[in-house]
Amino acid sequence: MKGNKRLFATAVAILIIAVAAWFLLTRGKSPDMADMDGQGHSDYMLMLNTGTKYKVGQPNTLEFMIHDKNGKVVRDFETMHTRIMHFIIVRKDLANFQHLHPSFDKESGVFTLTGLQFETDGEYRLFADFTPSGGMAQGHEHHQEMSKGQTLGVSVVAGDANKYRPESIGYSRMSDSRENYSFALQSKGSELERVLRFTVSESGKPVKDLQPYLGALGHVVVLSEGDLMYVHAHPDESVGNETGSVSFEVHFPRPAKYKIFAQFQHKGKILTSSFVLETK
Ligand SMILES: [Cu+2]
Repeated sequence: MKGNKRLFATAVAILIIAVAAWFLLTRGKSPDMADMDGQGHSDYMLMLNTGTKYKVGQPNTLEFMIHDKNGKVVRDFETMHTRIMHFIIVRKDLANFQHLHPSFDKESGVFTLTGLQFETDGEYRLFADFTPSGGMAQGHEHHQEMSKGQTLGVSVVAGDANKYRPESIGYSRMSDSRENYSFALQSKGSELERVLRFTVSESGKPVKDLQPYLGALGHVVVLSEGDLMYVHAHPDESVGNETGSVSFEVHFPRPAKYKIFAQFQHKGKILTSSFVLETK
């Protein structure tokens, strides 16, 4: 009987430890580590302090940090296109796109996005696009390393994942429209090395006075269908907008179907357009 009692006590202890571990892993305050699928190897990690579950149709607050490979919080970033952090949110079927800029508390290294809205139940992917300041090795002299842009991804769920109904991104589509604006895309070059030329028109007339948005004439984010490979491109500034169009050089990582989100600014308004392009 004594042996049985000890066995029972051991079993209870194991159960308690297992439940506690599960609780800590799923509910604990420790940040969720981002899964890195599709983005390849990186020396950095995106740590979500606010978990991976968010509400639909009401404002969410999202807090995160960037850790280096030693688990240290990164606090020094280069300014790229007027911001230290570009944050992209897409529903996993690419039906939904947001480009946001979180506030940053340098002391704690915490980035905060408030008022974040998810329109529908579903699975979303978040991308942090940033450039850590080059090489300040601990206890060593300051090394001026080349700063390298990083993109880290993390998956989250808004609302009820069971209600998520992914939609197809559809066939190739080289035009888009929003209110009285229309957008046309021309693609030149070989299959994976392309020059994408966008023409923005207002009431049928090409817009020749696009305003710089985040320090560039436009921003393009390219995402592959399914595995959400991420490419961020900026325009060839030497050409300007006098011709009524803006060109971007884009290297597509591999043959796939891509959704292209292009953002411009005109008359103080940010215009977001989307296209679908297939590379072979
Ligand atoms: Cu940005």
